[in-house]
Amino acid sequence: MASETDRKDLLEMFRSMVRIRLFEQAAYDMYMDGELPGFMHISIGQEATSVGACSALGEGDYLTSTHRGHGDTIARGLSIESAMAELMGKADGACKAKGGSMHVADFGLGILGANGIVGAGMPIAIGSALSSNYLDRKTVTLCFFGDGAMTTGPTHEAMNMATLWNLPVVFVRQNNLYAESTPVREYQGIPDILKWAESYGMPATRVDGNDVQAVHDTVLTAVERARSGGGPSFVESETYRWFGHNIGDPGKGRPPEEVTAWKARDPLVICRSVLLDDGADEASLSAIESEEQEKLAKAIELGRAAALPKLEDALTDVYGDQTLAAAALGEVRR
Ligand SMILES: Cc1ncc(C[n+]2csc(CCOP(=O)(O)OP(=O)(O)O)c2C)c(N)n1
Ligand SMILES: [Mg+2]
Repeated sequence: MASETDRKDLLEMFRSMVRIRLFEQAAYDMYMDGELPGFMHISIGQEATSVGACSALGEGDYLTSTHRGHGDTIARGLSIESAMAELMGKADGACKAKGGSMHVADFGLGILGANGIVGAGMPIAIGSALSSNYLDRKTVTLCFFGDGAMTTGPTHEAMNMATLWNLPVVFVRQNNLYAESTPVREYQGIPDILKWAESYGMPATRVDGNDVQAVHDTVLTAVERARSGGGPSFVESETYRWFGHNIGDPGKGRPPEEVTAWKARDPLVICRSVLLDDGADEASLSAIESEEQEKLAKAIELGRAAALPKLEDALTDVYGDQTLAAAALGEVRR
């Protein structure tokens, strides 16, 4: 590693990946114990893609994510208190319990939302990038989407418009090899995804999605290009989710040797060994892990102590025009 700044940055990325891993492990356990309501998709194994890409963004930039958005949103700065309270369905949650796991958002942080509709982040990213050009704000929108979302219609409309209007957007495909339980090779008509993206007139790069530094460097090049008026880019980040599609899916359809091979390429372990090779000491890395564990324990306690939302607040923040909310609430009560 080159400089002291690089080491500091990588330590921060390591911390962020640890934070996400611990958060999702806890969320999984709490869900299985019946403590968390709703539904969720765990992204353990994909932390380097979330963190490497988000760490290439600057203040004021935007992010769209997917149904598997815990890692992406925490990597962008969503606090674990806010994220955990949201999963618990508490009034202190990021969306006051109206978003939940699949629709968590924080506009103040530029997080335009995780999204339960596959491919729906793409057109939202286009709108955000268009506003940036229109208002001459020099902000960049990072659009995460899954491998499966690549074959949806909105993706193609979005990629076309991004090129047509030279929009400052970076498309990062989180290729975890499966859409639900269908392998990429069984649904993707054009095997070379880079050619597919290039055919929309944008540069396309493949990166090891479990190597946080490689993801960071690749996405940073694309972000800088977008910010300087160069238009959209496409990044294919190859990674893997350790769990099945959703929390009730054991993921047994995948070859066990494939799962084992990917677990052996744990992004946190890869980052840890780069740091150790570069002279970081074991104790400081363990300290980061304990600090994050403590912060998580506090976030869970805060969430448990937080209030449930009130019925009369059910429609606040739902409609821009509060008279519509009042009217709708009247309908509900009648
Ligand atoms: C428009 C739409 N079609 C289908 C679904 C059901 N669905 C939820 S996730 C998913 C697979 C998505 O795969 P991918 O984009 O690879 O993301 P991953 O789950 O692997 O992160 C599908 C088909 C949906 N939510 N939205
Ligand atoms: Mg997938």
